[in-house]
Amino acid sequence: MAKGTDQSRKTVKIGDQTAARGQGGEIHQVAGNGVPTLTTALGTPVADDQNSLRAGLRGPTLMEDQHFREKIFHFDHERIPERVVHARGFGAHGYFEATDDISDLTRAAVFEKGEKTDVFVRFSTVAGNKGSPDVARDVRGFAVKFYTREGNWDLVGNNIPVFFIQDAIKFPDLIHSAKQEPDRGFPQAQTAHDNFWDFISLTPESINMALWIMSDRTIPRSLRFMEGFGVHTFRLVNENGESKFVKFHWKPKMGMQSVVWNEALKLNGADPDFHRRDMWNAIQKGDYPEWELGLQVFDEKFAEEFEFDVLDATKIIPEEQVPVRIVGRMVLNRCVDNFFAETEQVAFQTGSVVPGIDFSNDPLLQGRNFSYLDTQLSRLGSTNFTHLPINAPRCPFHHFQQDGHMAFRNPKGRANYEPNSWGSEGGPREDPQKGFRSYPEEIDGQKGRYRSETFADHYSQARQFYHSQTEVEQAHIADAFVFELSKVETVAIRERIVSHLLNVDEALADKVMEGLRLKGRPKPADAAMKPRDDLKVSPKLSIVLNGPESFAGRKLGVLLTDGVDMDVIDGLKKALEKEGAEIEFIAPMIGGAEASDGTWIEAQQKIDGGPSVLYDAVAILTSKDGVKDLINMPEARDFAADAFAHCKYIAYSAEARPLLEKAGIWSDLDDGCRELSKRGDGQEFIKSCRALRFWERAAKLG
Ligand code: HDE
Repeated sequence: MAKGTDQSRKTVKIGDQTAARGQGGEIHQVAGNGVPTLTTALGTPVADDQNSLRAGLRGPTLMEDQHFREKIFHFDHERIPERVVHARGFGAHGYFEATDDISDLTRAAVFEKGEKTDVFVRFSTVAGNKGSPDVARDVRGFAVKFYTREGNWDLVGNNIPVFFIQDAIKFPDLIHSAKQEPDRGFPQAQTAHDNFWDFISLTPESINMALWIMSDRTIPRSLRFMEGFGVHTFRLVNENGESKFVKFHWKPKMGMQSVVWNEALKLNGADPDFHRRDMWNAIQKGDYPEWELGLQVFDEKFAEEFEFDVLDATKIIPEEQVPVRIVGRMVLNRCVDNFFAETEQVAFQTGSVVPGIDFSNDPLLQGRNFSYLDTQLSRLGSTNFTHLPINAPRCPFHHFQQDGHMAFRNPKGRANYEPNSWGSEGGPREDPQKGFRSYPEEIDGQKGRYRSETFADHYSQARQFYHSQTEVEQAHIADAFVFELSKVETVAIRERIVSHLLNVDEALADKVMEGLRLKGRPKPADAAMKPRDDLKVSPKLSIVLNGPESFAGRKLGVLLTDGVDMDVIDGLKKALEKEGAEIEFIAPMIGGAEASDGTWIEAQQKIDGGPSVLYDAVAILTSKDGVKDLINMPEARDFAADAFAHCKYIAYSAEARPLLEKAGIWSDLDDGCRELSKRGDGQEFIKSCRALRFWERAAKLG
């Protein structure tokens, strides 16, 4: 008998399952005992999934092997085109609950007080490819699909309330400039290159957004700690057909928080999946992220009087001018079952609105309404992408669209057109009462390719944004410009950006100029409109001023060694539990460490896999002997030095001193650092961590 056939395999028992041992001695499970039989895609049971069909023991593979060919054929076609932008995403399910009665503003069912609507949210970066790191400096997509009882509503937003351009016709140029340069195929997931800054420097309308992307908004600490915005002005329409304008805001319940740039650079190496891992872990352990949905509602009169055009997506309406009214909450409470079927295949469309919500004439939004429907065809390969479970509505739906690739929800009966004579058998009919009606806005004008003069002020809000930041945030913006422009090889492009910054804030421009060592101050860029000086600062634009009130949802990293004081560890654990925060232990070896009282502490990270950038605050707790090992480990010294440089709160045991000395921070320890010597000290330390960073240190660090 030929070797390698079923008969030649021996069966063995693994746990309570039967397994077969192949010729090479490898072990694989076989069906039975509740384990289903492997089949082909068409259901034929498979006898051998280890060996392809051969002519003879050492002969060629036979074409006849349908199972083999089907398996390889399917594998060869597993990839679909990644999104042209927002390729790297992470999705989760949850619900939206309307908490306020706004029937005077909108007839949308999703906003009926008490109504609970399923949602699917996909967060993303914009420029990077699917496999790029999570903490790239980039805008974050914040796309929400509401499965309402009157159809799907997609609010396809970002974590920044303004955009680079005013007209959708410039989008391909913007994105081409931001992504890898076409001849060389790099850089990946970063805007720090000539093409991007060339485009920005030649597109003054993008300068406000340029300030936003150079701020820490583009390096969030967690997807859970960032705001979301619908960006455009939309319309709400009530039962009587009356309409008001609206801007949508998502406010994270846990406050805002970002990392610092040097941390981001290191994080991308330490954990390229930092954001998705954080979201996955939070949901899996029941710490459900939550946002409030707020509306800025205003009428035509306000729109006319406002300093800027409400149809210009490069502008915000400051919250101090039109307060955000909270009308609901969104909770994400379920991870996907299958990344491809849900996160990858979800198709958002700005055009998907429901009765009670309507568009404005923002030329960016109008262009998006075309783009999102169009792009799904090339991405998902069929007009029937709405048949996929993640995209299908969860309310009843009936229409006469039919056939096409992969049509798997097909109507029954004779009627596939309308009007028809088949009465109640004749399929669905329009409903003038319940149906979607566009707001009958008066439109009059001459056909032409225009840019309204009301879109011409490109600098005033950039200045307002910059002036609304705390000192430390302003410094980060200047540093980010210097960093990015230092990667730009063409000096003229660096200069051009500085010439725009001179219209925003002279001190900022000078800082960037000095940081780049430009040979002289360029002239300010020609401005279509003189920048205004009279816009009030808007504290809501600062991240630091809108942080959390507690350390909840954050993580303390404890670097420890054998001989650590268990009392101190217990104190920290209790304090963190009370606060709703997490603790993670980092040890020289993954097996863990033995505390002074003999307790064994399991480590979650080995020191070189658990740098301090992964944590919001750190503790270094060691013993006299233990510290001797640590001082010889570069990664332990980095752990301490980085935590200090990133303005983190640091707790330490007295025995850790030699490490802190070797890391070069001992003599600089400040009020953000605290020695822990007994159980009760942990609580005070965790309280101080609520401020997230000891920013006072930043100025001293220079
Ligand atoms: Fe998008 N954008 N976009 N965009 N966008 C896409 O649609 C587009 C813009 C945003 O997680 C694409 O399905 C144009 C603003 C998010 O699946 C594409 C313009 C805002 C996502 C597209 C814009 C966004 C996308 C690519 C200028 C914030 C990811 C794949 C007029 C308000 C959605 C896809 C997801 C994705 C076009 C500008 C947010 C090509 C033409 C402004 C969150 O259709």
